[in-house]
Amino acid sequence: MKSIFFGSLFLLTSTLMGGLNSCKSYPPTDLAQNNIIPKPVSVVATRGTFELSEGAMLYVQEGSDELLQLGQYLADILTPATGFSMAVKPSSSAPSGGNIFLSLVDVDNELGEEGYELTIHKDWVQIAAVQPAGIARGIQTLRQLFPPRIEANEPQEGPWLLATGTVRDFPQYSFRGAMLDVARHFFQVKDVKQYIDYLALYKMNVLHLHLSDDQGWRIEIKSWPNLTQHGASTQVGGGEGGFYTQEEYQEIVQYAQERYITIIPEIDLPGHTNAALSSYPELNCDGKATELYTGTKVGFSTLCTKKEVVYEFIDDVVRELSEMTPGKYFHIGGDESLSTPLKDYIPFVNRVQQIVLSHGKQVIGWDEIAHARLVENAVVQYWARDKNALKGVEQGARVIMSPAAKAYLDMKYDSTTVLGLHWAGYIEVDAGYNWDLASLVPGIEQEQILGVEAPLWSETVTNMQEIEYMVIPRLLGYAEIGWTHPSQRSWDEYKVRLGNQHDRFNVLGINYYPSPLVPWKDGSAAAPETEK
Ligand code: TNX
Repeated sequence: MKSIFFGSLFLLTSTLMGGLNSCKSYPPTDLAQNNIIPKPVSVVATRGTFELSEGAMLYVQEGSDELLQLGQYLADILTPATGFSMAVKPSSSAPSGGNIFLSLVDVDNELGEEGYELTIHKDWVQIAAVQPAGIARGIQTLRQLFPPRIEANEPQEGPWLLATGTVRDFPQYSFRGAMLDVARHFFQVKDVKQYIDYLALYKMNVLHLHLSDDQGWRIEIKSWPNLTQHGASTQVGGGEGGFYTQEEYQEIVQYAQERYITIIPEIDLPGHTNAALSSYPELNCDGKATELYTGTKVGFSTLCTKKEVVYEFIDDVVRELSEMTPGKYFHIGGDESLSTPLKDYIPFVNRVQQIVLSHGKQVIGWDEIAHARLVENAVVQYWARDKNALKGVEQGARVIMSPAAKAYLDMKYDSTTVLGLHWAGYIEVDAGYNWDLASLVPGIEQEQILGVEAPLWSETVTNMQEIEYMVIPRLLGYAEIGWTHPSQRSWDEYKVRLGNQHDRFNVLGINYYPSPLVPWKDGSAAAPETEK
């Protein structure tokens, strides 16, 4: 009854609205007219409308704690703006009557680990997946289909309508990430959580934390307390710096885990280590502690690769950090070790890889580590040199694509951008989007590519507003590059979907870069006039 009643009401309102203005999308009846980023594999519209109303329940298939948690995650997204008190309940079957149902299916080879099928019927909504991670991605699609004011923190006017149909979707690449450099400038736990929320919204699944560099050591290591007592006490420009206690790090890990995002910790070795060298004199070849450093030069520091204590130090750090990290990777840095002769660098990297393996983790390193003898399952992160990445591939390693000239979130958009650097060029929003992982480096094919990562180095970036300005909207492009098949992508079509994020960014309060290349569309995030 309810849906018939609403159906005729829609007809009436749309006829009225047709006379008043030409807004074709209200009430929504065409699921194909969506602005989902990253673009899904397939969308089939069934030309009806679903309404989420007060009293709707969030049912999850019984027997899974993970689904219960995901149900609560979805409820927490929908509750503040709708004002509905959505209860999350286990259920053995799909309930209709205006409810949402999250369920797992036994087999669907195509969907894989992160795929999902979202079906919006007139009187209920279902997200089905093989794994909970797929449900987590489907939740973001459902979220994006609601009007932007769904992102508000206080109750907004309804109605909360969705066009009916099915979104069937799965990613091209299993690794879709971003990096945050918390060493050059330190960012509080709440900022890291905010960053994680942006990744989650666009179905990214990795956050790589650059936890140590010349200017600061940002993670508590209980067996080497001076790393943070001394080595965390400053940052670029001489500010007060900071670090994460082990509890805080675990809080970040858990927050990410609840969003099906893997944290990859990086301890950059053997260069980029001045903060450690300043905290413990014995890590230096001359046995003397260095001064703390607050500038932005690179390549001047190195651990003393010949000293045994250096490997004891690394073993302790990798052990403590690995114990707190459920993800399978440990990033050993390895970039720009300009003060470490290659004849010392190679045996050093060989030995550090063994340490990582001994603590049960898989090695990732910047592309320079391919000079060493890579261990099984090592991953090379391409940022600068084709030759290094190819060397890695020849040794059987897989590659994460982070080409500085395309994917560095700290590169300026153009010559007028105040923040950022431009040593790798300017990266306007179109240039950040218009490339493909498998055709970037001749000789590196899709099978050898794990995925994409966009790093944000923080020499010039000091707070969340500045992070947002450099990251949004380019991040959405990298999310789509990792998720969507290249044959389904084009800048001309993407920029329209991106322009339609205008209201969502505003409701979320994001200080994004309003690129002149994007047709930003102010659709007014408020409820349509005729409904008031
Ligand atoms: C190069 S990329 C670096 C970083 C800097 C960055 C600035 C890489 C592996 N190393 O140390 O922060 O450039 O864009």
